[in-house]
Amino acid sequence: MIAIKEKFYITTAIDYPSGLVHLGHAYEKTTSDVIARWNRFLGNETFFATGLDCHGLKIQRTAEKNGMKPADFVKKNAESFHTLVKEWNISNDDFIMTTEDRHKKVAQEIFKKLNDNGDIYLGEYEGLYCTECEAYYLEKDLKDGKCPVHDKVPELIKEESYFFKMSKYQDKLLKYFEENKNFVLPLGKRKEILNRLKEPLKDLSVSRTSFDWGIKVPVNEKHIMYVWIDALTNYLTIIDYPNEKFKKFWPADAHVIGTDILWFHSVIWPCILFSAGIDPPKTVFVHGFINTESGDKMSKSKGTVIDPIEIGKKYGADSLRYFLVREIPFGQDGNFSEALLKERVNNELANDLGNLLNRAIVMVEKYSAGKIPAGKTDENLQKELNLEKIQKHMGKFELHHGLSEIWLFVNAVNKFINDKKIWELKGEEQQNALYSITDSLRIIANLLNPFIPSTADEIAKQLGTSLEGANACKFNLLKEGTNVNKGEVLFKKIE
Ligand code: ME8
Repeated sequence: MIAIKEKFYITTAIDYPSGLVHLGHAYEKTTSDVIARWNRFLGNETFFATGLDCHGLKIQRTAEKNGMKPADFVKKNAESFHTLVKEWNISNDDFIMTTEDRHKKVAQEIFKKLNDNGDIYLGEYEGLYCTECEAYYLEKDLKDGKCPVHDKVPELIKEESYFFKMSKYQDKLLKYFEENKNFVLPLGKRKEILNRLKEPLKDLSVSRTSFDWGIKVPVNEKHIMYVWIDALTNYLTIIDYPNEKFKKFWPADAHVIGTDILWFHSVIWPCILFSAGIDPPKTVFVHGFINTESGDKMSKSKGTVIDPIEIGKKYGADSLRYFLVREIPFGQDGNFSEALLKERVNNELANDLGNLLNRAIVMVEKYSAGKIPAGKTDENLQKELNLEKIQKHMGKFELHHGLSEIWLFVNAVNKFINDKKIWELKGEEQQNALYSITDSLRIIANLLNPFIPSTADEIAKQLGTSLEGANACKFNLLKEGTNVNKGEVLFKKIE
C-alpha cells in the first residue's frame, strides 16, 4: 500500500436540528468518518466537515410549535448532534452552525457574486412549496398532489422573489458531468440525474419575504435567502473561503449525502459555483436510507425513529459503526435490525476478532513470558492479506467490501492458529508462529482503525505497540521483547 500525500476534503450534509439526531444522521457521519480516517491512515492531509442547517421555514415553524424562539430551539436540539459526534467517535475537524457570523458573511458574499455576475433578477414566485423538503415542486412532480418524499400536500406560495438564472448553466453542467464520470456516485444515481437533465432547467427562486428566520439578501434586506443557498455555502464557510484553507482544500473531494438531497448537490450547487467562478466538487457520493427492521421509513408520528445515542449506550459505538458499515452496502438502503446486529457482534467482533486477540495474548504469556518473541511472520500467512484489494475498494467508496476483505485476513489468522497447533510446537517454530499471529494482529489493528477506532487502540495497547497507519501495514515490524498487556475482552457477547 503506497501512500501518496494528497489533500482530502470530505463533508457530510448539514442536518436540520428541527428534531433530535436520528440513526440516519449517525449513519452518514459514521461512513464519512470511516472515509476521512482512511485518508488520514493513507497519510493524506484530511479535512472532515459536518454541522447543522439552522435556518428556514421548517425550523421556524417547529420552534413556534414548541413555544420557542428559533435560535433557542436550534441551540437546544443541537446538543444531541454534538453528543452523537462525541460518543460515536466522529473525527470531524470542525462543526458548523449556519447561524454563526462566519457563515452569514460567506453566504452573503456568494449571493453578491451571483448578483454581480448578472445571474440574479427580481420576479414573483407563484407555485408549490414543501416545507419539509424546503423545496419547490412542479405539479407534474407530485404524487397524487403530494410531495413524493414526505407525502404531504405542498403550500401554494405567491410572493416577490429573487431568481437565480440556473437555466444559463445547463450546458456547462452537462459538460461537467460528461468530463467527470465520478461526479455523482454510485453510477445509478448519476444516470438518474442525467435523465432529469434532459429537460430544460428552470430558474430558481432564491429568496423569501414571508418569514424571517434566515440570512438577509445582501442587495435587499426585505428578503431572506432561500435556505438551500444558505445551507450549501456552508461547505465554503467551514474551510474559511476565500482564504488559505479554502485554497488548499477546495474543491471538495467528497460530499457524502442521502438520496433525497441529490438534486441540490449535483445540480443547484454546481450551478451556483459556476456563477461564483468556483470549481464544483469532485464527487457527490449518495448513500442509501436506513429504515426500520421491517423496512419502513423511520417516522416521528409512528414512533419508529431510532435514537443513535440510546443504542450507542446499549451496544457501544464500535459495534454500531462496524455493523452499519459491514451490513449495508454503501450506496444502498438497509434496515436496522438488533437481531442482525447481535449476530454480527457475537460472531465477528466477539469471536473472530476478540477471541483472536485474547488467544494471542494468553499464548504470549504462556509460551514467551509475556514478551513478543523474536521471529518472522509466516510467508503463507502474509499472502492472505491483500492490501491492494482493500485499497481498491476503499478508493471506490466500497466500504463494506473493504471491511470484508480485512476480515478475510482476520479469519486467515484464526485458521493459522488452529492449523499450527501452537501448543504442540517447540522452540523457534513456536516463536515464529507466535510472532506471526501478533505481528498480523498489529496490522489488523492499523487497518481497522478507521472503522472501529477505540477497538483498534485497545488491540495496539494490548500488543504493546501503537497505531501508525498505512506505512505500518508491512510484516515483521512488531518489536521483539515488548511486553504484552492483557486487558478486558474486546467485545462482550450480546445475550
Ligand atoms: O436534508 N437514512 O437535513 P436532514 C440515511 N439540512 N440517511 C438519512 C436518513 C435515513 N433514514 N434520513 C436523513 C437536510 N438522512 C439538509 C441538508 S446539506 C447542505 C443540507 C440524511 O437533517 C439525508 O439524506 O433532513 C441528509 O443527507 C442528511 O441525513 C441530513 O438530513
